[in-house]
Amino acid sequence: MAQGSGSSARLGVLLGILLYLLAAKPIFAAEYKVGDTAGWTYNVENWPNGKSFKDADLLIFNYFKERHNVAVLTKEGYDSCTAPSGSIVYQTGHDEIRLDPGQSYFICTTPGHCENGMKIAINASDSN
Ligand code: CU1
Repeated sequence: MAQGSGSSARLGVLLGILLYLLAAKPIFAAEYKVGDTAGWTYNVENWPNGKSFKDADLLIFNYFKERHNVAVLTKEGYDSCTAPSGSIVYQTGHDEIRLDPGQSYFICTTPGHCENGMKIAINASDSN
């Protein structure tokens, strides 16, 4: 008896999780490998051209973590290739970053890399 009610409670929890997953918008989001097969590297600056990014789309940055990183910053930081102190910097070599609506800017902060095109600006539309 106790076992029976326990498993129906577990079923309820599983059903709740399933409904949550179905309702969550990332299910409908696209995934992009930044730089395609080359990954996050030099001259990736034009990679976003012609793509239609949306709110909650996932950017996947693959790179050599010994050489590169991914800093999230403002347009000013993007244009000047300078990450202000306190910037969020990813450095695992495989970073998944979900887009917010509007403009997002990413650079590699290793000296000279951003200047060599290791930077992207993304405009994500509001999908709602
Ligand atoms: Cu780099």
